[in-house]
Amino acid sequence: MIRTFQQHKLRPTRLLDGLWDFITDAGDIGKNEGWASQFPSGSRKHVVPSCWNNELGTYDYIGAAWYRTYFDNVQESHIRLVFEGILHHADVYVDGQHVGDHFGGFTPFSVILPKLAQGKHELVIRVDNTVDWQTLPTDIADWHSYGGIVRSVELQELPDVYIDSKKIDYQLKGDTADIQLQVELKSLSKEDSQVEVSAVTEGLSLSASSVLVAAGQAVSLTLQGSIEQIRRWDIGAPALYTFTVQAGGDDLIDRTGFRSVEVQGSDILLNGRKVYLQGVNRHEEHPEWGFAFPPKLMLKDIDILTDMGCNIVRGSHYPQSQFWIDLLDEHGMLLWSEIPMWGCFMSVETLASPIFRERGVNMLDEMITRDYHHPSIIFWGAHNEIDTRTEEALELTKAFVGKIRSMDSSRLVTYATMHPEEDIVLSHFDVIGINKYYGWYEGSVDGFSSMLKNYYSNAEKQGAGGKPVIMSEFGAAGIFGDAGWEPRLFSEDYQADTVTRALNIFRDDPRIAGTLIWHFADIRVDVRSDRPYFRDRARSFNNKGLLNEYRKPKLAYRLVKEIYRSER
Ligand code: ADA
Repeated sequence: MIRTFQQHKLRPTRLLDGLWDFITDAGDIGKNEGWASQFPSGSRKHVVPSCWNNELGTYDYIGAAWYRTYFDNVQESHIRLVFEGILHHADVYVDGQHVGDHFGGFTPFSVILPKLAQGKHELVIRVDNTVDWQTLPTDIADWHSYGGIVRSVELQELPDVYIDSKKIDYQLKGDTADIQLQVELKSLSKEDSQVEVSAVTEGLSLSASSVLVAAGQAVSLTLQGSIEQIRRWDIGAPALYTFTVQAGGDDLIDRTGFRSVEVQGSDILLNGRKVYLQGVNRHEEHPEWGFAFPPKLMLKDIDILTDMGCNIVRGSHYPQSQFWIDLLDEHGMLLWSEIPMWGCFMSVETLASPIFRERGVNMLDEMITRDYHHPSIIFWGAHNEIDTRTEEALELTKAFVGKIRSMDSSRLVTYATMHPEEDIVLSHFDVIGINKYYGWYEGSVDGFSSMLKNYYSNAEKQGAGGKPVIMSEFGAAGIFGDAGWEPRLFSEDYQADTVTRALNIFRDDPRIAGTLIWHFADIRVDVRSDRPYFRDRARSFNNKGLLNEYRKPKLAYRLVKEIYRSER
């Protein structure tokens, strides 16, 4: 299941999810040949989607693995295979031919197989979850480097002229929305085609008759119109509009919601009204499913967030699944979405690496393209905890922020700094996120007050004084069930005390526009005997969750809920 709604009613689609053959690659399986015979008969099966790091025998496996399935083509047709998420490198082979590859586990890609013959076809994917100093995330990340086909694989049958993409832009004037709908058509035919194009949503019907699509070419067209008396999308008031685009015999259905987002001084305005953001950071991870997080649990996570009194969640630290973002749209919950930058505080060489930068820019492109229409997303996060005191960080920031702004001017651009007092990239952003752990890594919780004072004076110096600030990470570890008479480190009491005292400091500061607690639920972390990192991650988990990994509430959850649900 990819979305909460059907994206095509005319285009035939089917999921290839299910049991696939699976083998790990100890390095002896050639990249381009020899692999097919390597699947022993009766070879091990894995469920797609899933992560191999949740299964016996491959629990800690980092490296390459091969997946195989078969699909039938009832008649010769153009086939498009859509891969929603493969961690991290994927090479796709159909009937022994290499037909595509992709880097980046949290955004989709697709391959098109024009005029694929009728009959049974073999689909093999080489998946590699190896990470290094130039991957996103890098090999030092505070989460487990899961591998696998973690999101659905869909097969689509395309007509000769198909809808490749659409983009809905709008300007709001009172309760009227002026719409520009850009549609990109592509031809897989050897002949020119004429197609009728239409688009329909509540209160609007647009069309273009007889669009010429030359053989094998692409055509882009824009349909325009206005919708009057729109219902605005808002926190807790999720008015959504479904747009159905039809071109010849093909269709593409998507949703959006109309709302404005802007900054006024140190306030964030949604639909012209000041909002105070209250939320948590959330990994899309579970001990049983890894990053192949099941839809049923997503719904439960939304219920928990709502119960806690959150109006925003940060998708730490990667583009989360479309199903999840659809649910946020449907529940009127805001989202900060970002790409998987983790571990870059260690080395400025990484920040300066051209491959790293190119990968980051591609991921931003894929994230924004995929998620452009979700009204819940108000922030694009450019990066997390890089060394923003350096020129390398400044250059990377210019490239990333430039990319984001070139694709989307309807949202705010933010990031999370761990060096607020010395940061030199502040002026490039609309909103500043600060990650600080007073009460855990650094002294007592009272340290937040002097840090904020120093940040404000640095921001003035950098020409960024007065920008909205979000406390994007703060927290403490609390092992579920560990309580005592004294607020001991790692106890639920200590965690609850730290988080609530921090929240009270932030809520008293009028320049702070919101808080995102680190974090929603405990997550699995790589704690390895040969490496120095994450030695304080008891149980090999990041235990700063307000809930444990099975979504059982800790004391901090109950106290945060009281605060988040009270008047500020
Ligand atoms: C960082 C980071 C998080 C997490 C946290 C922690 O701020 O962004 O992913 O690792 O610290 O628990 O230390």
